[in-house]
Amino acid sequence: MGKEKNRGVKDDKNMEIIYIPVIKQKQLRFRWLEILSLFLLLVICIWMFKPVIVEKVVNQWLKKTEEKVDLSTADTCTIDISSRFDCYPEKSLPTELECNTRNCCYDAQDIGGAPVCFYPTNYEGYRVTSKIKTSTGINIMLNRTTQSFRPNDINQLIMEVTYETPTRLRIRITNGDHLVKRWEVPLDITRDKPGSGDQALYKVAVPDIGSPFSFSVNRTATVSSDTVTLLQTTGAFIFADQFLQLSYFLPSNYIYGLGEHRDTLLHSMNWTKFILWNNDQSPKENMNLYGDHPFYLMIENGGNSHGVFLLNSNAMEVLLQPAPAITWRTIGGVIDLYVFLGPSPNDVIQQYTEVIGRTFMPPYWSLGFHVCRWGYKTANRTMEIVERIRRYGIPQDVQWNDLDYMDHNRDFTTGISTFGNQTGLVEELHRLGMHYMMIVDPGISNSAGTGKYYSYDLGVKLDVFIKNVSGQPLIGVVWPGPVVFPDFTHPKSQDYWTAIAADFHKSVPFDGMWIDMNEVSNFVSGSTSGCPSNSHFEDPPYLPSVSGGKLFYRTMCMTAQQYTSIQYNLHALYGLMETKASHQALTTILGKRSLVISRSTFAGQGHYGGHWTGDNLSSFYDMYKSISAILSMNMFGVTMVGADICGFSGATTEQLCQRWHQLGAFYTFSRNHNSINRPDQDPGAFGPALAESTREVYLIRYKLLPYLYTLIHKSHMMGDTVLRPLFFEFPTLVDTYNIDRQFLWGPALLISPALDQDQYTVEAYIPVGYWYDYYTGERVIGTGDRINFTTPLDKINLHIRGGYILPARRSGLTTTESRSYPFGLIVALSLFGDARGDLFWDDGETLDTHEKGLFNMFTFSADQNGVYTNPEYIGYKDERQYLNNVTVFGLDKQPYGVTANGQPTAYDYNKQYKALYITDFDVTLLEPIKISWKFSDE
Ligand code: MIG
Repeated sequence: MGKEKNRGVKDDKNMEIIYIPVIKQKQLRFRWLEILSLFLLLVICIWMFKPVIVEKVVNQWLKKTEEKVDLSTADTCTIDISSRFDCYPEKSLPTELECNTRNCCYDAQDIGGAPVCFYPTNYEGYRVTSKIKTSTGINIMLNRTTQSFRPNDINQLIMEVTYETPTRLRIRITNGDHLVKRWEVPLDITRDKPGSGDQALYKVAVPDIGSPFSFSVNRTATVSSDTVTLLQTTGAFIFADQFLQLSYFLPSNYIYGLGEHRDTLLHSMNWTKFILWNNDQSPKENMNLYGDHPFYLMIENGGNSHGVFLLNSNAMEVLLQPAPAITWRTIGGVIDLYVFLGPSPNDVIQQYTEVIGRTFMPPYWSLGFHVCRWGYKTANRTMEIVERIRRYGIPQDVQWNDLDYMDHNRDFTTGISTFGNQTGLVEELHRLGMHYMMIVDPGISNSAGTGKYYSYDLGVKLDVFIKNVSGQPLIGVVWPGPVVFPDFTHPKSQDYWTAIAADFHKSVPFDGMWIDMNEVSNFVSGSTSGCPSNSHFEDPPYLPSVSGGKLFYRTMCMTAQQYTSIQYNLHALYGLMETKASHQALTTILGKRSLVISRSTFAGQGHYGGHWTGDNLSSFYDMYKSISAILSMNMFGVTMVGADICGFSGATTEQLCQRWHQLGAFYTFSRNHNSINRPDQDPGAFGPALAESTREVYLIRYKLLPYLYTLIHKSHMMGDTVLRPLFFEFPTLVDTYNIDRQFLWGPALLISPALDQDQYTVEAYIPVGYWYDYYTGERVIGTGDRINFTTPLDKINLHIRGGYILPARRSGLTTTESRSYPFGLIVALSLFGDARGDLFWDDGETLDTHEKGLFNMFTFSADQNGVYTNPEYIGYKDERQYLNNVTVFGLDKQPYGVTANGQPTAYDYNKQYKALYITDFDVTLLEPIKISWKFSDE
């Protein structure tokens, strides 16, 4: 109540100021008696409401003096260096005078990354003017009380707090006047209806009406832990038309995500800056790369995790500082913040992908080995490579072509005179049970001549190309020369893209699409005729430090017009929208599942396709860095991801390439790809030693594909990550937080590669518990220490976690072949002598098998006495699904008389490693199976 009265005083005062001149004029007409009676009335009123008015006046006066006192003391500038928020981000060393014009504090001493010009503690922007509880949250109105130093402050804001689910909170701040609809990223994923906030794991705090604006989000206390403040805003909250800034304190230093960037997996809080602005840039530190994922995952002290997603597509910078604190600074759109309460890291990703979309279900073949290069030149040469890989017995499922196949580098054409018989190539691959993918760039050549190029002619007819500021098609330059770009927000763009892909598919029956250059990359910045000058979109009042120093650097003009908005807002979404259109086109054309691999991505990519990490270098360092990249992408919900095995640019070496195949065999998307004019680096190119170890490691991958496929299905249904950092499984073990040289497949397979030149020992972190060497079954007792493993050139360290059962299947040269073989199980017993696992199985290519019930789900369990399988759900019987071998690791005593469903079966027990190998039985998985044994003392 008291606060609302204060607000009344303030409003009255404003009215006074505004109306004084008017009253003065009118006073002239009043006679003195009227003035006197009014005066008396006023005195009576004051007398009657004395206490209230006196209180108001006193309060007002107190508040004023308080403010005065604050502003005049230096205390408001006495701020710990780590908590200084940059008041002059466009300059690293502004002068004191420049700083003073912004009413900020200045401290010129060199303080290693901290700003010299920073906000005082009482810097004021907005005040809360109203707060209304709704059935699903709170609506808060904000009013700006002081001008920011940015043009076009938005003076009235609305903040909508929505309790979406008990673990998901949404805070959306936008202009309160509704006069202009600000740009907002469309999210087309259907989600639960917002709830009431009952049982929510969070609480939001906003100050009372009349107070300066801030907010905090807290994890509510539980029996075992106190309240944790996940974010507490501070610094200056600014919401100007082209400058939105939100700073807040964080509860810990353990932050991941914020892609796409090259960095350590765990980011440093030491004044780190990330730029998010999709850019054709080979992975390098401190650069904005191909994709945009404004999401982070944070582990709080104590091991709980939460995530934050800022749904915004404009050019953005994100700053981390040691307070610890974060600043989001974006130059358009709105603040649309989602907070996910976890509390486990995996829970956070499940909650995040519920908003942006869960993993698409890839075809089974796409989990095989892919081989590609730029510069095969001909179909014959492409086939020669396939043949030499096969001669070595190395499994391969997919062969690719780069630009080489095209006629004049034009999409959806074959350069028959240069490349040869592409159709024949694809037919031959299909005959071998393999699949084919080829590159497609977004730029459509506009210079073939009318009637000569369907992709261009149809686009013109449907009017789907992006326009420049004056409404003409915007012309860029890419591989085919001058090009126009399809507008994937255009209502006819899907029909267009499907039609041109389908037309090409009639002659070249491809199985998936590789979409490159979709940042969009442009060899001329802006367009062939430049970009408009004097545009606040081309040249915004504040520019995040994007590479090239211009938003349109090597891409389209920001004023380029798409159907739903301008490039300034849509730029970061191009790759995602092209992926969606390509995914949909393939679904229509093939009527079954396919694979789209895109270079540019935005939040939600994983729902339609995968990603490769772009133009890496053939170096040990780049190989090592690929681990952080693929793990981060899995946190962004992009499950199908890999780096170019052996490296793209530069010449690889045999040792690097051998090691990289060993690592790359554990990428979800596993592809060897090479740049043009570089020596061959396919696994058939180096002779027997590399070929043999590559064969070995891919036989392992192929054997474990049923396990990988089941993990991907979990990602599809529930949003679990597939490639996992160790801390996902051990979130309370602080030693795991910065591990980026090892990773896991799901919960149960630990991959510890050799990543350095001439490295023959890997010092691997082994988390607490029982782990078993994949090759021998030797038990490693994890204590959370590092253990040295001898790692000769032909080996990668793999460990299976005790307590898990991995479904497997004998490898063939292709997954098509593997699918005709029986299944096996690898059982790794826990400390307690038991284990569990499951298998999702379907035909690997039909659309929506889960949704249609056309799948099988099996569960497995084991104890000291046996292994048991159970068909939980059977909806797919068109394939022979038999079990014919089981391996049990960690069986301490010698077993006897092994039977499968009561029938004696062959077995072998390795006493040294305590591993039991049961073979030569053959029983259907569609019925429960019981495998058991006895011990001699029974
Ligand atoms: O400007 O298509 O990242 O994988 O081989 C280079 C040729 C264009 C960049 C891709 C790379 C591909 C290459 N492309």
